[in-house]
Amino acid sequence: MTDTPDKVVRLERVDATGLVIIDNPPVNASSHAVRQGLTEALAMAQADDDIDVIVVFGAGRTFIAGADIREFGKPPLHPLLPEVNNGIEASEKPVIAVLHGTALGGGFEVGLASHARIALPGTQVGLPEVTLGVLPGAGGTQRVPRLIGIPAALDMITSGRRIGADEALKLGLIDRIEAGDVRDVALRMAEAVRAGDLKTWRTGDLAVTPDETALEAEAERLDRTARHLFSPHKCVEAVALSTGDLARGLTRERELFMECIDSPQRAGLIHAFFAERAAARIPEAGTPPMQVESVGVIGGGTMGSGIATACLLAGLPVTLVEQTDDALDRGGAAVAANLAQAVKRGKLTEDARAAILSDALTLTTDMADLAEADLVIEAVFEDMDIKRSIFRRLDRICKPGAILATNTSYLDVNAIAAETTRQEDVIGLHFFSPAHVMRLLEVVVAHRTAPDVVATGFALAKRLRKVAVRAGVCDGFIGNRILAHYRKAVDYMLMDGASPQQIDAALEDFGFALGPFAVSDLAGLDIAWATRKRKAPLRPPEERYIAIADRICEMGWFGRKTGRGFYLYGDGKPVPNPDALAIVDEERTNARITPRDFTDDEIVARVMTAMISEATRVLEDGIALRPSDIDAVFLFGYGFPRHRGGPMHHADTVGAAELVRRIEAWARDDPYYWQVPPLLARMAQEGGTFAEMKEREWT
Ligand code: 3H9
Repeated sequence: MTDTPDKVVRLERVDATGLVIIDNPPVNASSHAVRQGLTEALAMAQADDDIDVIVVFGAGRTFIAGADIREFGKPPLHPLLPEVNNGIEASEKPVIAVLHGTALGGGFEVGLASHARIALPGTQVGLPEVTLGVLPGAGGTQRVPRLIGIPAALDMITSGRRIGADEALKLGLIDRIEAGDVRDVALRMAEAVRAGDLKTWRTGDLAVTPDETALEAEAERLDRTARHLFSPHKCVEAVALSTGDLARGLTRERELFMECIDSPQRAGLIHAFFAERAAARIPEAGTPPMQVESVGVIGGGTMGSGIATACLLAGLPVTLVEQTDDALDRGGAAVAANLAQAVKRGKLTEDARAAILSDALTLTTDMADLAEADLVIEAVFEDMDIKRSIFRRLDRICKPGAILATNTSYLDVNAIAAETTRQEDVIGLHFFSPAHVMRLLEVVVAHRTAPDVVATGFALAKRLRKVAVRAGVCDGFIGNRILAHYRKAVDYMLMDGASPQQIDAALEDFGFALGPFAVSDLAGLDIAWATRKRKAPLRPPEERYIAIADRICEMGWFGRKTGRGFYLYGDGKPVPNPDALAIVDEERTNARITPRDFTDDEIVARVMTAMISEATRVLEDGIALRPSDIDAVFLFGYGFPRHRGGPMHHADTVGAAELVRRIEAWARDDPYYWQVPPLLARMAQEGGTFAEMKEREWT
């Protein structure tokens, strides 16, 4: 019997087995249509006297990968997933779930409500709801503790981590791993139930051993590590109820789930999820990328060694070029240390590290050794003349068709490309430090970069497990251009009365892991100093200039690496550097400024408004393809708090009218710095949000 073949859920009867097949590409998300379809298919299977065992599985590459998160925030439509799952658990006929691909969130909860769970090898299960600002809201917080106990349930639910089939079996989350085609396994398992070889039961009937100690310890841990977040704490609250009556626990779980749905953090985290995926939609997406089987990296400093490490970890052989033997030794040692760190973090075995160092990494001082490389990434000091001369040499050395990339963070990629006779092969690949850890890669497309070179940049990012964002050429591209702008607002507040510590604390309270002064100290104050010196001749006379950081650099204090900067670094927690504060005082006195008080709210408002203003100009100039690409840049490259979704999402929560009001108010004191971008003015007048903004037309 085949029923309703065009539906997202269909029921097929094979002898006495009812196969309930979910077919809602790409990831079988449990949309309203799927929930409706499951309810109908299960009801039909129940009513069919010829069916004695029901098996649920997914068509395509996966079981259900979770609730359809596009529906969150809209009015919920019945049947809700908890209702579907309660129906499955209550079924008199045994219902088995056969899992493959990624059985996540609401998908795994369908499995939990079933009377047995079978996974194909390679399946991953998990409850990642917390990463989206919600909690497992279709029975997960009540049924998982019943299966694996409170401590393991807390770990699974508050981390949201994915669990491989082997571990899931060991934990007791699944009953068996069975190899084969998912449909064949489904039919085999139905036979096993009939033959008494596969036990079926209701998870909801199991009792949970109370464990107050584990609950308290987890609550304390989250108070330390997730103080800004809403949903992890709600997860613990929900799991705590699992020792009681199932129906009551499920009711409360639903209430807590709805509180999470209503929280702005849920909107921010789901925006971040989609922003990451939207960034891959580029005009060049249809162009096949070129093969990259070998990489050359020029420069063995922090950036170059990090880039080399990232490539090596992705299985790409790397030739690292430095000018002198000493520099080469240092570069090689930095790569070896990075790989050792990867071993420590469990990302690499010691044997694999040894093999990479002996077979995949070539160290050389001869640039001619790059002749056969498919891709060369230049990562030397930010000096235009040096970069120009390197590209002239690469043009002579590299094979035709090789991609010539620069890791410059500010400089003009068009000018660098113009040094070669193959501008179509030149691109910016802007990594973020440490390059083997940070997930952002800005793919900077110059005027003449060929589409397949752009597509290759994106393919490389995927291989390196990075998030690529397409950027146009301008000083600083997307991220550093915006950073350079809002960093001035930070310095203005420092000059006008706020302390580095207050500014850092206010932004850390907003959710940044580190405030701007702590970040500057970490990055090295000399780096930004060099950039300021480079840009000094271009600085407009109307622009207010704050020389505090220059004065600190003149003392030879470059931050963490010299032990002092805005903070003093010793064995313990960094403490404010009194000598830096004295410089701040002196500069204020010299400029005849009477320091004034700033509230933490004003600090955050000024920084965010400055960031959003420049981001709006980045959009106006066509440097970013869409607002959410700017969010992706800040989320993956600048530690922007993920639960706030990124600067453009945050802008929408503030509203264009309020942003314009703020800029106009602050412009009374500094009309040069605080200017309303025309796009923001239009949004304030006509209404509209960045989220609604149409993507740039590119075809
Ligand atoms: C939940 O379940 C709540 C319940 O407890 C309670 C309910 C009451 N919804 O990532 P990909 C789209 S919360 C809608 O590129 P991959 C995605 O946007 C949910 N759409 O593929 C993309 O679209 P596009 C818990 C979704 O192979 C396309 O599918 N579940 C959803 O690299 C392909 O995705 C999760 O948190 C969704 N749930 O990775 C799982 N998921 O092509 C979230 C994906 O237009 N999903 N899309 O850009 C993932 O982690 C990954 O997508 C997955 C596949 C591992 C499944």
